[in-house]
Parts: sequence; structure tokens; C-alpha cells
Amino acid sequence: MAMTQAEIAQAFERIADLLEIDGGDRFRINSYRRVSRTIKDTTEDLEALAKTNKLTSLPGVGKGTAERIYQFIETGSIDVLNELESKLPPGLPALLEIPGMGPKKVALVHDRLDVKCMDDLQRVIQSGALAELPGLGATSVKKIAEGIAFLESSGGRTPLGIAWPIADALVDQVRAMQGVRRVEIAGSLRRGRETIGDIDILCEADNGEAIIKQFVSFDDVQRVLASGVTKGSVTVERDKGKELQVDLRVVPTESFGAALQYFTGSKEHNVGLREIAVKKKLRLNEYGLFDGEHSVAGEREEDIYQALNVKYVPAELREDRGELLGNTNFDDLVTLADIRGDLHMHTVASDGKSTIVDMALAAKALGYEYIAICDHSKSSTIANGLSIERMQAHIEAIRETNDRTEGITILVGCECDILSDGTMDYPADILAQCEWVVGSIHSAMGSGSKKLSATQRTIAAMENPYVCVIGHPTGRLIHRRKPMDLDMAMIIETAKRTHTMLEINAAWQRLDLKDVHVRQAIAGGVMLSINTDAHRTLGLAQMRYGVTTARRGGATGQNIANCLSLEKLRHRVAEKRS
Ligand code: DGT
Ligand code: CA
Ligand code: CA
Ligand code: ZN
Repeated sequence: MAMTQAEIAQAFERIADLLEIDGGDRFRINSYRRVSRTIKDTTEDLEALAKTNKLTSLPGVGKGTAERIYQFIETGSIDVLNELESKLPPGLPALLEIPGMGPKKVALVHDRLDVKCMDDLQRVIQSGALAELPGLGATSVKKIAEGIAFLESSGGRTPLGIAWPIADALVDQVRAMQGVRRVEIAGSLRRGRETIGDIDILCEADNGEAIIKQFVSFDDVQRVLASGVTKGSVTVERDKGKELQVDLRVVPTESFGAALQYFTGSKEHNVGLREIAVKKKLRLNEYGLFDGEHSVAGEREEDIYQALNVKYVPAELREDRGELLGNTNFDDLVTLADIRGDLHMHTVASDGKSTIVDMALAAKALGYEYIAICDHSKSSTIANGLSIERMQAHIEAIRETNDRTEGITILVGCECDILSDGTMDYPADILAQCEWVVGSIHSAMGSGSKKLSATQRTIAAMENPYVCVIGHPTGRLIHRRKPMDLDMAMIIETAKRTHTMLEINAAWQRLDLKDVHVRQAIAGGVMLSINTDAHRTLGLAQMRYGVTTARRGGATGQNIANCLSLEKLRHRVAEKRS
């Protein structure tokens, strides 16, 4: 059973959480949390360590912990975790998912108000009993109520960045089966939506029944929902015990393109396309495009659009947002291959896990020509932001690393906080030494608490000549934090006027700006920058989520700063500064 480091770390984190709800010993709770962090941060191969009995070489890992890690790698579960889960009311751990509810609060409502599940919690919110508890009060109750509403509105959908790697692994397994000629991801995942209801996979083969049989018995399958001759539906584990549905459909060669078109959706796009077919007295369905009994197209998706005399619409744009009106050319949408650099990443200097040189070498391996190292500024204390003295030394370190690293340019940068009064967290002389400055709001995001609104703060930052780009402009975290209340039209107008770029933060938890804002920014003549905000080398791979979001907004390479040559990029920065 292949376990990722993150999964093992998560299991230990969960033990700590459940132990805390259960009123367990503080020392034990802390030690589980520490182990979780060690596992998350280690660069060692845990499975290899487990096999050679060397897990105890990790800091803080004793014999007992080593056994638990080993058990989890071998069996996918840990006795302590199972015991805790069966001891606590089954509906109780789910309360941890509510934004604003940590283990302490869950323990409190359980002990004092006998809350055992979500419904119980709703009831004590209604009755006012929750607000009476020590340390809670009206404001935190309001936060919790909002958290519940938020959780319900997210409706169990899976973030793109969790679904995509799972789908990739399944696609590889399907591709390896005998008789399979082609495999493609369809559905909302192919369209690159920020959250996914279920994964749809399509494969071209003749021996459907045999393929579905193998599919429903893959190692990762938790439950089989349906197993037929051309379609199988299963669930696989997503994270933290959550399930994710996967549908596999097997289709013959002559209708593969039609099926891919149909099952990619969106439903609304398909309705529009079918109407165009009807006007031409043709019939379009998942088997093909037909003129009476005669098949006009079906083997290739492109042929269907062509036969209908419609410009081929890339999957990311099939959302019924005017893509079938025929007046747009989609040929030049930005691709991952167009990306020449990554302009927002952190290192061990602030809250990252990799060094400058490691980030640079990893970026070089991705084929990039340049990167910008952008660690946190001094006010971001929880993110270990750099004081002016540390930043000065960091600037030297980045320059020095750049000088001795071949084949990639490392730009001196920073992610500078936009303070609550709209000023920047570093003085001009520090910013002037940076070749690239990301300005971001990290504190006091709630409107109304401070003098300036989020819009005013962002605009003030854009007026600063050193701020090249606004990082994660709306500050949202998908399923966890609402976007700030921004006047996007005004932000875009100011960005255009001040030559400030806007970021498409590619971290799948953010995807900020999102697709519709990307489209709005492009229409407003604003340059965008797709950045991963990576906190370790692996994080650089998130670029594809940002590129997908940019494509959904109709972006071409022309709209994206990090598709420019370094020379042109420097020119744009200089232009703003002058
Ligand atoms: P999801 O899974 O909720 O994120 O969204 P989709 O778009 O992947 O939807 P899903 O999985 O229910 O179905 C995949 C595609 O199959 C969908 O985008 C369009 C097509 N499809 C499914 N049911 C229908 C239908 O009743 N009518 C039409 N026209 N297309 C359908
Ligand atoms: Ca789907
Ligand atoms: Ca589906
Ligand atoms: Zn950042």
C-alpha cells in the first residue's frame, strides 16, 4: 500500500485531534502533533526507513511511534486511531471540518452541552446555549455558524488539486490494461473547474466487461457502486476518510470522440451544441453526430465541432459563457509549455521548507528560465517574516546563489505585506533592492475592522512604484475562507493605470484570481502572472492548476507576465518604477 508522507502526517494529526477531544493527556497530544510535523517535513523516504527498521532515526520518533508509522504504511490504519474513532460519538469528529472549530472547541461543546453531531451543534447555536459557554461569545458563534453554512455550500466537492493527481494515477492504471487503446479524463476535471463532483474517465477498448471488472477491483477502490458492461462506478479514498466517486466508461473507436465531447460537458455547453446540430438537421449524442442513420463524425472530438462549423472549443471554456457564438479564436490559450518562470515562492528563510538553491534547481528541471524568491516580510510573524536586517542578508544570499547557479536566473524578490493602512511592510530602500515585489494582504482581511477597506488597501499598494504584482488578490481559501469584499472593477482599472499586474495564485487551495476575474482583468487590459506560491520544491508542480484557471479565463501567453522573456519582464518592471 503506497502511502504518501502527507497521509501519514495527517493520520498522526488526527490522532492528536481526537485525543484532544477525548480529553487526553496534554503531553501525549503534543507529542503526536510533533511527530506529525516531523513526518510532514522530513526529506527521508519513510517507506524505505520503515523497511530497514530505521524510523527511530527521525527526531522525536521512539519505538512506539515507529511501530505506529509502520502499521499505517502496512495496513492503512493505526490501532490508537481506530480505538479513538470507535470510542467517540461517530458524528463528532466531523465537527473538526467546520472552519473556526478546533479540537478544543469540539471537546468543549461535547463536554458541556453533550453535542454529538452537526445537528446537535446547530441546535445549541439556535437555542443560544453555545454563546453562553466560557470563551465563546456572540462573535465566535457567528463564525461557527458561517463555517457550517460554508461547509454545506461546498457540498462535498473535491478541490481540483486533490482530484487531479488521483485521476492521473487511475488513468495510468487503466492505460496499463490489456486492450486499452486510449484513455482520457472527461467531466468537470477536464474542464478544470476549481472543485470536482466526481471523476469521469473514458477509455477506448473493445473488451468493456473485462476492463470494468478489473477497474472495480483496483487496490484503491473503497466501494463499488456499479459494475456493468460499459460503465463502472466506484469510490476511492480522497483524504481524511472522505470518499470520491470515479466513473469509468468504455467506448468503441468510432464513438470515442463523441463520448469524450458528451462526457466532458458541461451539460449547458452540450445543450448549446446540440441545438446547433438540430438547426443543421443533424443529431448529436454520445455515440456520434448523425445525419439520419449515417454517421458524420464520432471518432475524433475535433471532427464534431468541425462538422457543425463551430470553432473547436478547448475543454476549459465549455461552460456556456458565450463560447459557441463563434466570434472568438481559442487557438492560442496559454499552455504549461509557455510558462518561462515562477514569480512567487518561499524558502526556509521564512515559512518554506526548501533552500534558495533547491528551489532554483527544481525550477530549472521544469525548464524555467527564471524564478523570483519571495519570502514573507517582517509583519507576517506567524510566517516567520524577515526583519529588515534578515531581509538585507537574504538579499545578499539570493544574489550570491544566483551568481553561482548556472542555467537559471534567480531574481531577488519579496512578498511584502500590505498593512492595514495601505502602506507597505518594507521601506522603499529595501523594495528598491528587490527586482520583483509581490504585494499581498495577509492580516485584517475582514472589512470594517480597520479604517481602510480591502479595495482601498489594494489600490494604495498598486500606487507604490515597487509593487509589481498583487498576490492572491481576493485572499480566499477554497471551502475555508471567503474572498475579501473587493471592488474588482476598480482594482482592474487601477492595475491598468499603475502598470501593476494581478496574480493568478496557482495553489489549488487558492486559485486566486479565479476564472471569471481572469477574464475581467484581460478585458481591462491588465497583465497577469501565474505563480505557485510554492513553499517547497514539490509545490512548483502546482503551476498546472494556475494555467488551467488562466485558460478558463481565456488567457493567451500575451496576457501572462511569466510567459515573457526575462528581458521583457525586467522592462515591464522598470516601466512601472519610472
Ligand atoms: P461534476 O462531476 O459535478 O463536477 O460535474 P460534471 O460536469 O463532471 O458532471 P457529471 O459527472 O455529472 O457528468 C459528466 C458530463 O456528462 C457532464 O458534464 C455532461 C454529461 N452529462 C451527464 N448527464 C447529462 C445529461 O443529462 N445531459 C447532458 N446533455 N449531458 C450530460
Ligand atoms: Ca464529473
Ligand atoms: Ca460522473
Ligand atoms: Zn506567498
